[in-house]
Amino acid sequence: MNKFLQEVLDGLNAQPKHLHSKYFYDEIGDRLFQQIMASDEYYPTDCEMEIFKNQTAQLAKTLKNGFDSFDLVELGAGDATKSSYLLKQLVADKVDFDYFPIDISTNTIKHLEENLPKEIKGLKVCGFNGEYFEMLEKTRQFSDKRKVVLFLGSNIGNMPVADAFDFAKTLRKSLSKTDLILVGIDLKKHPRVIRAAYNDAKGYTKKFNLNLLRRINNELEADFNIEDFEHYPSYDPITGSCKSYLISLKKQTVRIGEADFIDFEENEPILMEISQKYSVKETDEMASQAGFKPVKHFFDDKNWFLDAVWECK
Ligand code: AVJ
Repeated sequence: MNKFLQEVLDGLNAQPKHLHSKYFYDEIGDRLFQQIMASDEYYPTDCEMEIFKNQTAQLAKTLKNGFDSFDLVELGAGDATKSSYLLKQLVADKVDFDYFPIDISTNTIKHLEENLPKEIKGLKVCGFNGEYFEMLEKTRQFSDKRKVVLFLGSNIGNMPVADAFDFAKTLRKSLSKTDLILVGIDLKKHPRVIRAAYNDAKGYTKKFNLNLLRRINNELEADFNIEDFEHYPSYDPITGSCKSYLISLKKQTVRIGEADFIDFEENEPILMEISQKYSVKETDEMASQAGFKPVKHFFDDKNWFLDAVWECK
């Protein structure tokens, strides 16, 4: 059985029902995420972009940390718009480094390898297509230089807190003493701002969530009636947990593939995504518990987003 089908069935047979947000990103999902990022309400991308645009030289110096050469590894590189500011700066500073983007999407890697060296003269790009930790291991076999790892965009927020702490620990174990990481984290702020970012007025976020049901219909031959589910965003300002649900509007049974049937009660939720928000203190604690030392905080002007630099202890 394919992994997508297996994970969908496991999630929908679990209590509470849930689906994995990594499956949001098919072609239509990619496009909807672009529209979310361009919406007035969704601030994280703009905030982190501002940090990379306005504090490039400081970022470059901090990541270099006095070493002459290194490999710059990016987990989940995407279109690398933010990191390209840093790449340009490092090339202009004549730093001896190569760029190793890691991404789950083959297309993304192909695109970066083709286009980035044209855009940034003198940049060497070597992409790795696959899961983060497996590919990080590959970059080590490929080159034994010091590693500087970027994990941007608050992608760490897609994990529940306990999983994020475990992720940081695993990351630390796969790094060496002089390595360094830069992690982008969305911060706790006025709950109104966060709620709006995950409930934009044009409805892109709503479509983004419902698109996964459409994808399951298409790829797994299911019969979800999209109109019978409603997007419900929530944010808890105490825990910082920002969650998106789809609510079943009636008692119904959905077929998936040939032989699987999922029963929904009226008002039963499917947990679709978590976008965890942290305080600065909480991120420092995450670093310390994982065996890192938080050495520098880069903020945007509003202090809404944090790019934290963690050394290995
Ligand atoms: C790409 C995971 C950082 O959680 O803010 C945007 C995805 N979901 N709007 C986030 C997302 C709804 C985004 N990340």
